[in-house]
Amino acid sequence: MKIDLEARSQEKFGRPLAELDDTTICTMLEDIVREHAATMPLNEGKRRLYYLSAEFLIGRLLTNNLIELGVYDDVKAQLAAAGHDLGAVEEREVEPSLGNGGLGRLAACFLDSIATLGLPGDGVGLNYHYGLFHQRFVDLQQAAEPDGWLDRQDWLVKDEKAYTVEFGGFTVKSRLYDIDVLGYGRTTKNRLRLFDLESVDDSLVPVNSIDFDKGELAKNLTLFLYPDDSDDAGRLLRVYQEYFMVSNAAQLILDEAVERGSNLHDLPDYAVVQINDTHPSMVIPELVRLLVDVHGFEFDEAVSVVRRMVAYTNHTILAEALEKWPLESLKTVAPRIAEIVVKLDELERAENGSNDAVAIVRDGVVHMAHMAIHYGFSINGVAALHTKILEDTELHPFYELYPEKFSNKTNGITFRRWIMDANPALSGVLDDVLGTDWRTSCDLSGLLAFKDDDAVLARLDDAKSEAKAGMREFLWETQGVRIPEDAIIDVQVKRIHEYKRQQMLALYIIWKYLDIKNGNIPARPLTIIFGGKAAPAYTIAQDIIHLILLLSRWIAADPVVSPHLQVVMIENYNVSAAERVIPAADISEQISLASKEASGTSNMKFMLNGAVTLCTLDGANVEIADLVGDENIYTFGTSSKEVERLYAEHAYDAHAHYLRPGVKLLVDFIANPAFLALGNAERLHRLHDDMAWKDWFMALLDIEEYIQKKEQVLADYENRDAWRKKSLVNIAKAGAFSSDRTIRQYNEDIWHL
Ligand code: B1N
Repeated sequence: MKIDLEARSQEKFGRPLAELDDTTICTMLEDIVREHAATMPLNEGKRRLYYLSAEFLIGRLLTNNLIELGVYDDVKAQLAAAGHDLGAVEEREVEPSLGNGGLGRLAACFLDSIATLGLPGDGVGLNYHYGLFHQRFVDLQQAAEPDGWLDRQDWLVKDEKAYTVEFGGFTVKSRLYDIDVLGYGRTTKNRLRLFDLESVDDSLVPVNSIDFDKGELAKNLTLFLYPDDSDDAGRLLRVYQEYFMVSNAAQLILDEAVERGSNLHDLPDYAVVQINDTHPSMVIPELVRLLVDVHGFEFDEAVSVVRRMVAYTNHTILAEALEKWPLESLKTVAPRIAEIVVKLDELERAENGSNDAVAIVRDGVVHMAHMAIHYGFSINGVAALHTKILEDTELHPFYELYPEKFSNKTNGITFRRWIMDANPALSGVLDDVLGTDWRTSCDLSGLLAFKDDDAVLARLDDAKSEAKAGMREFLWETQGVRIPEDAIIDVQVKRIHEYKRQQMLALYIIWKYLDIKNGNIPARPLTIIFGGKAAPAYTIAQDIIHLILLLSRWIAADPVVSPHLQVVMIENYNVSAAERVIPAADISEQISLASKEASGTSNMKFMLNGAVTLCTLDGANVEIADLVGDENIYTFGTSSKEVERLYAEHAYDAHAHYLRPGVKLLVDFIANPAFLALGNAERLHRLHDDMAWKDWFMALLDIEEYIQKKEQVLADYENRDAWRKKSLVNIAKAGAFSSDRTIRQYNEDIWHL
């Protein structure tokens, strides 16, 4: 592809490029990319993948697309010649936030890899008018504001496809919008296909949830994304959204299969459906419904077709996140689907001897995961440990029934966004040292040969400094925070959740604060950076944010401690912020209670960018530790086996742990009189009491070992040579976590495209 920005500027605006402002240039570049993408043919193949997901956290697309098309450097140079900075132009793009966290971001990385590998496969989801709320900090607390991205976006293209979806009591017309998904160095493409209502009433602007009555529902189904992560909101509107999504998806799948020559009896030869957690699991009864009611199939044949084409990914073992809908709700939302679900339950009971433990409908409640396992041909977890827990514990009765359906697909991240785009300095060093093959192979293992090469280690170090400078500028410009140049950058960015244990890092901060007060002055400044949103309905998570913001202010105001310790909470942490902060990190905090974080994916992004991981043996951390070896990672904490035992036997006594002298001091600091006066007493008391009496995710169990390990990390950082080697080994081993690898595995074991 050739781009002539000067000519385009003259043609479009009758003015030289030099005179355009950044916003105009941004829109112009988006138009150029979109117009070019429109001319690219689709990836073809008999069987097509449909990746169904309620979330696609794609982030900004301009830079990514310029990189995929191989024109990034050229565009940058043309702009520079006209006195413009591509970085500043990129900042003008509206960020689509159509996801909550890791699950949605994983779907976006997967689309990138599917396109890059040239596989025929599209994402299918919803075109939310309001993405995940915009987070602001007001009075040291999270405030949530609506994210109306749609009127300013520039990527969606209206598709000619439109369907009818019937709900109990009303019918709606849908409309499909597409975003082209380009692969790296490819001339063919895929699409992200987002369904919307034909017309939506935007006069309502929700942030969290609104109790729509029926009349409003028909106009507002796609108005907003539920702001819940690893949690089942249990709200009726969500069931409506889910059914709207899958009914459209199923109609699209059948349509396209027929267009490509299917007689529908051979549908599995034409389509495979991957459902991203259970949110799209109603696609199973919906496909059955269409085959029976519209296409005249016998029920049994319809079921047998669907059984050969749907695969399910589980992303969590948290009980509160496993979707269970009252059968009555399904009857209200989609009566025919409720009927089919009951028939699927009866059929399963007939086949498996009516075992309540694996039943789809039990006591009037529909277990969506159970339906997906019985009627899908594949179920996978997202990291080795997670899959093992599913097989041995959480889904054991299913594993006994269908061991052949289970497999592991350890998550991955796209290198296009998470190093080429986010970390040009490091990418440049890798090009010089390894040649540019790594950009397509994602194999960085050649770096290991330079483990003792001072020049290479120094260049990696320079790249880290450059990334740190970029992050400092970002935080200064966006929130007026100044970070010392020589500070160690210690980062925990992810949704705020008790199981992820941001509260444990907060306790470390308290410990460190007191330690410095006691005269133990650290060798160099430590900057601890948090980022993440809390579901508006999740009170304790909001309390944790409050504590972090309070600690940040308290420490900044302390003349003795502030030169040595700084706490920063990034406002509105999103994909763009992640691209700035992850490359700059020295220490990657992955401290979830073992067994609870299914995989994690920021752990992989940090590793790829040369941070050293401080972690529990949870999720994909286990695999990172295996790869890099003991001397290149810091692990601590109670094992997942022991954690499972403590839960099973109700053997964890939070209060006993609280009463240990070293621990009580830290927890009580949360509710010290100065804090209560400066902050929100209700929040602080609640958080204090929760930790002292409940501590459901056992932060107090691991806190002492965590403090010890962290002090060791900080001491080891001072051995600069040894640390640089650790960093190099982490980068060199990160190839295992390319999402290209993950997608190849899905394709070889499940999709067979
Ligand atoms: O999915 C990620 C994993 O890397 C994370 O460990 C895992 O926590 C995350 C309900 C979820 N699991 N479940 C959700 C999201 C939204 C929602 O409404 C549940 N997110 C995860 C990718 O595998």
